[in-house]
Amino acid sequence: MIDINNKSKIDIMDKRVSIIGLGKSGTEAAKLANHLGAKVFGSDLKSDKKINFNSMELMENHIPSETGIHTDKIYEADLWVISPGIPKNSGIIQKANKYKIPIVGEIEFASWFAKYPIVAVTGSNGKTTSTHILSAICQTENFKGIMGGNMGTPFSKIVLNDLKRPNEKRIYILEISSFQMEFITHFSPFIAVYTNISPDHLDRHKTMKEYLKMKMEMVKNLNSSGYIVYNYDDMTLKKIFQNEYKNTIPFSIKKKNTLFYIKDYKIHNQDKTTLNIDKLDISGDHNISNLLAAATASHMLGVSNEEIFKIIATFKGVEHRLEFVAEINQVKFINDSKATNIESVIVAIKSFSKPIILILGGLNKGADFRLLLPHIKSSHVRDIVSFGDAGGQINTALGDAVRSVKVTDLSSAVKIAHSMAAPGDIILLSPGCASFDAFEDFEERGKHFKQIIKNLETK
Ligand code: UMA
Ligand code: ADP
Repeated sequence: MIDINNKSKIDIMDKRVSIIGLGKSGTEAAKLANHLGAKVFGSDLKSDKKINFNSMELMENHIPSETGIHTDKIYEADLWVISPGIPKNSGIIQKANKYKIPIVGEIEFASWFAKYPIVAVTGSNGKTTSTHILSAICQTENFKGIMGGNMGTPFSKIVLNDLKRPNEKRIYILEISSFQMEFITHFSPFIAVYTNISPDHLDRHKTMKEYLKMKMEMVKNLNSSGYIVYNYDDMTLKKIFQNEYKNTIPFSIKKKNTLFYIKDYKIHNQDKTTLNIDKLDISGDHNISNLLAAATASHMLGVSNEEIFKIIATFKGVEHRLEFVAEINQVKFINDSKATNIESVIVAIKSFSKPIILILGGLNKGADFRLLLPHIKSSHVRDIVSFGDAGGQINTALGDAVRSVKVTDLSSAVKIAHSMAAPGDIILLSPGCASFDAFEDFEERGKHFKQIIKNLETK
């Protein structure tokens, strides 16, 4: 077995490493382990087109694997690297524990071989947006930021590329999910960013306490030179970081004595230069909060305020997050497919001052849709169209608040919303659910939404 407790002594050369799960993370972790001389074996319970393709790719790299089954060969190992999609209470993990096989997550594994500083961004919402802003800011003469993690590019892939072609200016900007923190031993970012905390992924973590515990794993190894950049406006984060941790740097859209602060509808910095908020390309208080998170973290890295403002001023937002799609007969269509929890739906409906036809639905991740009720009543939501697996639950929870229609799929939802719309209305897909009941991921759902609208435009 590999002794994973002493980081400086970890050596995987000639060791048997089982890679559990052959999605994106597993495939890239397998390649990294192979490059470092381990005897790698990959295994995935599924055997669909994507997994078989990944298994073939491993074969081309002379890495053996199995799909559609976990045989006992996975237990003939000195180390397991597991994918974020595999929960820690699953049967195979319990069995591996019995055999005393050390288990690490893909992020932890990659971090063992990462030679440059890490900025890790977590939170319930705003991770991807903040990560993108940070990455855009960290393209300077001194910093070559690269994004990875939960936003889609596995950390292992980036680390392997850098082992092959080192870049001394590299900064890793990682979006980190609670799933990725379930098996952390040494992972230690230089800067940890927390955007906000609200209920999410309770189908997997079961309780808020456990969800929060996983989020806090990200800073359990923070060393004395590291920083925690956190949202002071978030009560949960404020309570935790004000009292229990050192080196904490707050950001806030309300507080005035922070590194960046808001006054008179402008973002101010400590150099006394300002940026007009109404000139920015992204809107909503939540996005200002994301900008402040990224600005604060990049300031702590040493990027100048001038460079920070230059990038923020031109940041255009990220696809599938309150993305304007088209205007047909004075009805605006907005794609917020990435809104997969209740809090993100709340910020979406607060962002508009025109009547909204809200499309909600997909696969419920354990959310209580009744939490939306007060926000729907106080916002401009006029109609709700629900679809997919959670359509019935949504209709039961919200059906009495506003006019509601339940349909089977997204295509019918858009068509019916379109038929209900009047000039000036907004049709907003902000589903509040995961996409996996009908789509590969939220991106496929968002693209499908945009295609349906394109078809409407050409009619
Ligand atoms: N599996 C087994 N045995 C089991 C259980 C599962 O073999 O007992 C297999 C599954 O069949 C599957 C694999 O394990 O093929 C799990 O893979 P995965 O879901 O972890 O897939 P990856 O492609 O590696 O994607 C993961 C993240 N997925 C999840 O967290 C569920 C991706 O985040 C991330 O982009 C990617 O790593 C790269 O780092 C996705 C996500 O939905 C986008 N994240 C959640 C979110 O944003 O809300 C947290
Ligand atoms: P994440 O990566 O954490 O899921 P994204 O930046 O992808 O975050 O945004 C996901 C959803 O949450 C989108 O619908 C977006 O409009 C909304 N959102 C973005 N930033 C915030 C924030 N700071 N607070 C609440 N919701 C947000």
